[in-house]
Amino acid sequence: MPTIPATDEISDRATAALERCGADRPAEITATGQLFARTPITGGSLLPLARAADSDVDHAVSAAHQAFRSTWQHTPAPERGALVRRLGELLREHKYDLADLVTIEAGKIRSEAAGEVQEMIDICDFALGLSRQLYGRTMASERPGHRLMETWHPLGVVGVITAFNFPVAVWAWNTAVALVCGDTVVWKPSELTPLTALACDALLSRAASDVGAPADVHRLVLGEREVAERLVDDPRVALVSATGSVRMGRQVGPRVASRLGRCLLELGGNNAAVVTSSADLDLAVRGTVFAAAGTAGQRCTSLRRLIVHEDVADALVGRIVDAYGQLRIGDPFDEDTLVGPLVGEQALTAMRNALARATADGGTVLVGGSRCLEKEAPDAYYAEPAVVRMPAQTEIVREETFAPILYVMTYRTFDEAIELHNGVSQGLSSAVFTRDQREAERFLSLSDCGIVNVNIGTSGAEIGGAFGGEKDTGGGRESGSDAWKAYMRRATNTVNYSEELPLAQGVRFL
Ligand code: UN1
Repeated sequence: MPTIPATDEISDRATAALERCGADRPAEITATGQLFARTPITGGSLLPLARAADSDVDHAVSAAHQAFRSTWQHTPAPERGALVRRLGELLREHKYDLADLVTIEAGKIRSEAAGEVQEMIDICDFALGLSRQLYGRTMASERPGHRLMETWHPLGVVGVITAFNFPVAVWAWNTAVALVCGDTVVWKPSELTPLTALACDALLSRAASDVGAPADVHRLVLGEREVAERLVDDPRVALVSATGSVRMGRQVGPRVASRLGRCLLELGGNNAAVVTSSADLDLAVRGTVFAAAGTAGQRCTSLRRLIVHEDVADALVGRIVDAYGQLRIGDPFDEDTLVGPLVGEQALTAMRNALARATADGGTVLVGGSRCLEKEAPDAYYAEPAVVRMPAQTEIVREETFAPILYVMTYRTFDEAIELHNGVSQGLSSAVFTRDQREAERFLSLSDCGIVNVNIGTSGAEIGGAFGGEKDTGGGRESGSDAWKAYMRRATNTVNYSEELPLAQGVRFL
């Protein structure tokens, strides 16, 4: 019988991890507390915290703005890189402390929590290299004795709003890159993961003090929606980088646009994999099960739709259902567990409602879908990942339900597969499993997502590429490649080193 640890035990573990990260006594941890850190492992409360008041948010933005103007934007980029190098060292040292906090607050299994911290370390390495590679281009001028070039400059304060499901990696993608770009950061983490945020903030403060960077290059503000709104509306916040639901993005986008600020949105996905008749089914099974059931289906890259060629559908689905039968659900700290808890009751309700709608649409639940461990953890929400065979891509399939439900549909021609694939409003991640190069190439160009994979699942992207998606996913790109450009302002420069003043386009004047 799987056991679930007691809340007190988890609380002690959280306190010890915070202490090791140097975040044991920040002002946010109070005796009275208006916010409570919680754990989805038991559903219990951990530590009392203070919510940022409007004036705290204003103060945090002022401090970050001042640090930007007076120091950070003028600090040479390679020197700014030294800060993320130190952060990367501290993250290596505290990898398992942070992973503990991620498991405690997001419910991720050990290996995925450690993987998330590794993603932070990786982006620090990337950003360190980037600090010497903020390249601009030179262009041929049409005028003699003239040079045309573009240069990149720090932007200002970046407001980073993150979601519960990647409580540390997404912060690190934004923060490590923003810092080397010369920006300062104000972070509003999910209200569900304040302790991981306190630990990250403490490690970054230590890194700043170790390398002599201003303490206010980074400020943390804890709270709910009102805190985020204050950041969104503050004209001193040059870029708002927000991760969350499409609904949230539809509110943030227009508000930032109305003050002509910049926005980087990374919103919901409804990711699909196409499995063709030539696919290596071993790969398809493993890729599918990790992407659909891993992280209890709570990644924005989680696989939600499987579009399978009718010739291989029964064989593939049979193997996936068998694999689901092996998934151990329970305490995410237990090394044998593969599926931890859902983040809360709402997620279970959403899962149940989606399954009911799918069945009403003619779908058949092949495996999973029930709540489990209710006796052992009555205030927590564990659920068996579900696979549902659907006769068609109905409305519920086109919605993103942030829970482990995999809808399976079949197709006959590749064109049909692409049509089903692109027939949703979201456009984050996609995959094809095939051994046919023509199918692979066609998928690479026809999938309308920001991430398009061949023979691997939809989740688990590396930091080196740009991360984000199209359509309702919001269009933003974070992390690797040239995503840094969103965190800087570009200047086009024309330098005249001649003794004449020729005008462009052959214009004559005076
Ligand atoms: C997210 O779920 O918001 O590609 C981010 C992945 C991870 C990041 C997911 N590297 O699944």
